[in-house]
Amino acid sequence: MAPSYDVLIVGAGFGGIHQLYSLLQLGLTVKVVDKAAGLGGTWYWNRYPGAMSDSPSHLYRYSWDQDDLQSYPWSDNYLDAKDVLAYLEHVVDRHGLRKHLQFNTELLSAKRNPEDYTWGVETSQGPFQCHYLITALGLLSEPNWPNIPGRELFRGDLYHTSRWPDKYDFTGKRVAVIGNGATGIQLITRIAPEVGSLLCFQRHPQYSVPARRRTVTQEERDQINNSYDEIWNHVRDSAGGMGVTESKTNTMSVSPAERERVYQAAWDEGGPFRFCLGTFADLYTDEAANHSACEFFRSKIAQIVQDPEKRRKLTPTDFYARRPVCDSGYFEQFNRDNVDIVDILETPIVGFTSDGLKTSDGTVYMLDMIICATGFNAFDGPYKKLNIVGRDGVTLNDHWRDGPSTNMGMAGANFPNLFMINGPQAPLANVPPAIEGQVGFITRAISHAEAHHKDHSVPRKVTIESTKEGEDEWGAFCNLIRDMTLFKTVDSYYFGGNIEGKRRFVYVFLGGLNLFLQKLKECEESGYSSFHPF
Ligand code: NA7
Repeated sequence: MAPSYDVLIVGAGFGGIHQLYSLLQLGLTVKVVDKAAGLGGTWYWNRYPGAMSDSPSHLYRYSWDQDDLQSYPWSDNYLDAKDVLAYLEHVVDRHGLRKHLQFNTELLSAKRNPEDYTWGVETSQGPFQCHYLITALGLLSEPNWPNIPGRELFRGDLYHTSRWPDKYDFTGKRVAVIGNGATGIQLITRIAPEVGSLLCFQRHPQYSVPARRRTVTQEERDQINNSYDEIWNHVRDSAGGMGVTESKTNTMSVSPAERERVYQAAWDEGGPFRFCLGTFADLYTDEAANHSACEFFRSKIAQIVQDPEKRRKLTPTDFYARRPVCDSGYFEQFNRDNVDIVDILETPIVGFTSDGLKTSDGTVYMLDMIICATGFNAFDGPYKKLNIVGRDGVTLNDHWRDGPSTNMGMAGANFPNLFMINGPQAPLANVPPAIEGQVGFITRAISHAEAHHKDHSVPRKVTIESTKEGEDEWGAFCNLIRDMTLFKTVDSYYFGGNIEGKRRFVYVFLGGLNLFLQKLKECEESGYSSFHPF
């Protein structure tokens, strides 16, 4: 007999751990499985040099353990990957959750059994049975390997940043990094001084602000500790959930000199969200506003990068509308003689050779190590290879043939008692508070469903399932918001534009954390009107 639980959670990152904790409070039996050899999700996998969260440290944690918020130590305004991992390990031990976790166990398939209202789940370690299945697979967990021919030819080291090896050695080596998103920027900045030479293969240049990482003083920490309730309320009432005072001023309502002052203040203070949310209210909705921010960035790049050719390649010309990024001296690295940049929109990579990479102009770059910082097949990527069979034999892949539509990023029609944490069309915001909103909703929905069926007959005929209308309405809302913003003007993982051949779709809710939480509340207050009656 397969081990049976009320709830099986797949994924032991921020989402899975919080969901486990919350459901245990309801008295349910819960198991968490993860394909990794340890907990942490994103922070288990992303161990590349320089890996750092760019959310403020005091907000990159759970809000529900108030004693722990007061006492858990952290030193800087940002957390390194290992700090986040240590925090999650600490939470798991502090709340006695470890016995519910099972590692090296990869979800393969899940099939809904209509007879007994359960999910039959197949994993790499054998079957499970559960009443509710919750996937917390991570929104950025499926690595995107660039589609470059001849990978097998390359005799040097080839890595993806999210599959980082335990042992590596850059010393004196000729290294290439492909990709310059949040990850590439961190990696390039960290390794440039260590490697022999560094070639950065860039598809689109970035608008990046200084992170301004620094130690947080005891006085600042005391201030945070004394106002945590207020801080979390502010987070939940904001679009980004980043602790930034979000501007309500439109860019063109102030003089050019005032605009410059506001941008400079954000540049000096540091952090991507301070800049994109704290300067002006309409950076992502007004072309002239966005253009003025771009001009400011371009002037900074011009001041920093000395070599005119490198500077030209590093200077973006499109809208400031990708995932906002920050750095700890990224542009400065290109003033080193051992660091250069290849614009692969001008000269695309045509293939691997045994010794490196070849571009379309015939140049062969001789390399010892190639690092792909090429991001992820975001949101629906990890679901694509799973066989999830819901009501009437409908598979999730069939259901998502025209794009992964969901009800608020958490549920789908035809998939009773299946919830996703940070599934497609979940909100783009600081991840821990966004996850808390979703976990709270899922926990209360399950509690509501369970309470509705007080007879403890076997099988327990308890189901909760999104309506098709609920899913369609959320999709339309996601589209509406996309159409109101400039995000749609650039190819990014928000719309599947980072991956050749991926369906263009609105993969993320761009309306902000506050609006997302309001929608969850409305759904609950309506008695779950976008879900089938219990
Ligand atoms: P991102 O933000 O998706 O960035 C990936 C980078 O890799 C980006 O510069 C891409 O260029 C580039 N890329 C992707 N595919 C290719 C191919 N095939 N060839 C060349 N270059 C490519 O992922 P990150 O890992 O940096 O960041 C993920 C999240 O981590 C981020 O959102 C934060 O939450 C932290 P493009 O710009 O698409 O042209």
